Amino acid sequence: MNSSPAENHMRRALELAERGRGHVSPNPMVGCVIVHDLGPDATGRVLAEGWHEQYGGPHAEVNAIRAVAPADEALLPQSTAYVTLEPCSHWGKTPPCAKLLIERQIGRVVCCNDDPNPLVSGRGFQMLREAGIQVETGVLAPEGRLLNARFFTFMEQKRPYIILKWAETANGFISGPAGAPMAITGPEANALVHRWRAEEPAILVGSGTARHDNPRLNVRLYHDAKRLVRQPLRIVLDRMLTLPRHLHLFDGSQPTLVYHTNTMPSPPDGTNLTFAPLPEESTENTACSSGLSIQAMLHDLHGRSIQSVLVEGGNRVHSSFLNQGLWDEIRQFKSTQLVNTGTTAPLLPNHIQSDYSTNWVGNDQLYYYLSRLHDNRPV
Ligand code: AOF
Ligand code: ZN
Repeated sequence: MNSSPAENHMRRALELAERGRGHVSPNPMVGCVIVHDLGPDATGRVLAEGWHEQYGGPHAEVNAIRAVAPADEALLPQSTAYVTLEPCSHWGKTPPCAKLLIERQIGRVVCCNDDPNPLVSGRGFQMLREAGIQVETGVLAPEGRLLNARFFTFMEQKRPYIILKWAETANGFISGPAGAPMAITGPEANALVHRWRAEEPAILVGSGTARHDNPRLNVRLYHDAKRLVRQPLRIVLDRMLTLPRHLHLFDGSQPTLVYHTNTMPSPPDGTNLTFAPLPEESTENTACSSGLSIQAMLHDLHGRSIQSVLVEGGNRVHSSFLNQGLWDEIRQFKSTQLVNTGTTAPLLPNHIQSDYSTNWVGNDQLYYYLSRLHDNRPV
């Protein structure tokens, strides 16, 4: 595939943006590369790079501008800023990036995508154009949208991006008799799951999983040598508030949100513990659902600025999301072992199982993992 120089610089900017994964939500991941590529004396030299490193911290453009060597500052009017997202126009936690680019007299700005944030949404480009700066958008637009699928889903659909994750046997069972835990994967999968937990701001389980597996829902098996990992918000669906308080989930070690449909006054919020009531689910088929309104929950999570959720089960919770089509990505561990537990039906009918991006996990060839997006594209 032939790529233009602009696309190559943008690919680099996307790569830089990726470094913010797990650290910038609910902000988007953004990268910026400044290249001296305008006018007759252009060298095509990269003057500086930057990315949005930390939520609340400086944006990508600010970090890139700061990284320009003093001797190169005079070259900015003959340079292009390749930014993965439209520069912001608002005073948020930081001043507007469009204003900074105008002040530093950048010659041109090229982006992948317009910023869907209503505070920005076209105004960043407008500010730049009004200042006489050339603007181009749509370069590697699909790659930009994929990188920030969480941010775009959150802004456009007003709900978090949903990742369903489970492990199943070769014939599709995810738990033992009566929901008892069953070993399907091994230590390599556990380590991978902990990395995924560090990448999303929230993890959700149903009451069955909370009771049977007693999970801690924190990041223990993944470490980043350079930075402290973020611990996710724990979310548990406990419709009737019957879960015992000795479970790890209630140990107060990290923020935990308990959704319920109990009309009785809920217990007082405790240290790191929040109770939030939701309406009952209005479907006929509550036997295989979580029993509370997933739509209402996603609306509530949007209000709490939770940009994405890793759903870790179990069967009823996954079925609720699947039946309503409320999911964006599936990450499915599949073992080569046939185990018929006889009590729960396979989670997914065979026709929506596919062979996208099959990755063997570990050396013993006992299980692999599949991932795909809702529209059947591999991730
Ligand atoms: C950019 N460059 O690197 C990022 C942008 O609260 P603030 O000030 O951090 O602003 C957050 C909003 O800014 C976020 O919702 C998105 O619209 C934009 N993010 N914009 O120009 C960046 N991270
Ligand atoms: Zn900005």
